Amino acid sequence: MSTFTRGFTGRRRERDDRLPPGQTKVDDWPVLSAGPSPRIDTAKWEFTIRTESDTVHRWNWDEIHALGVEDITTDIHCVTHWSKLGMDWRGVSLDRLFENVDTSYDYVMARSYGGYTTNVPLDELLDGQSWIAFEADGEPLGIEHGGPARLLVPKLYFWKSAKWIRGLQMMPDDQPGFWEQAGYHLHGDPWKEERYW
Ligand SMILES: Nc1nc2c(c(=O)[nH]1)N[C@H]1C(S)=C(S)[C@@H](COP(=O)(O)O)O[C@H]1N2
Ligand SMILES: [Mo]
Repeated sequence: MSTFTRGFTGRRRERDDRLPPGQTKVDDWPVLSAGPSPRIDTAKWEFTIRTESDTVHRWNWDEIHALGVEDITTDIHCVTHWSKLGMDWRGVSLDRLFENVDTSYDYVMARSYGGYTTNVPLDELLDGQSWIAFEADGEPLGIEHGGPARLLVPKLYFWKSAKWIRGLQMMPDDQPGFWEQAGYHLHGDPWKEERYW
């Protein structure tokens, strides 16, 4: 009888080691937006980086693409416990955007069209760790997923990947963004389960 019982309760599928603690794999792609999706025409779209000297670096749609679009395969992890594994993305590395940016500030506030904000340390955006993404899984980003362009910071929980990205503002210290002010963790590493604080 005990072996029979074990057949039902003891059999567990092997856990995918790409899944951080407390996460479950999904095959669909849930939409999580705090408000309505802003509609931004790529002809009017621009991306800016603002530094302490009030210098504003600006790229329009064509200029940012001209920096070089890369293919990225990565997993994403939402704080609400779903993960989507092995997604294919296309975007421009933040390394390219920061090439001629002179700053001594260590923190970034990402700002979106529509008003969303989220904070990230600069050293976690550079060295191939983040992108301005335009495509996912072979399609231009749908408006509900942040199209025409979103920040992609796959090593942190997905709320850090600001949809409808408009620019980055350099900050001297770590200030909370939209969800961080509401109790989400300032940093948000899924491998350390930095969900709330
Ligand atoms: N501008 C903006 N970016 C955002 C959000 C948002 O509400 N507005 N939600 C965040 C959260 S909590 C998550 S989990 C992901 C969801 O992205 P998705 O809808 O493409 O899955 O976007 C993040 N980026
Ligand atoms: Mo989220």
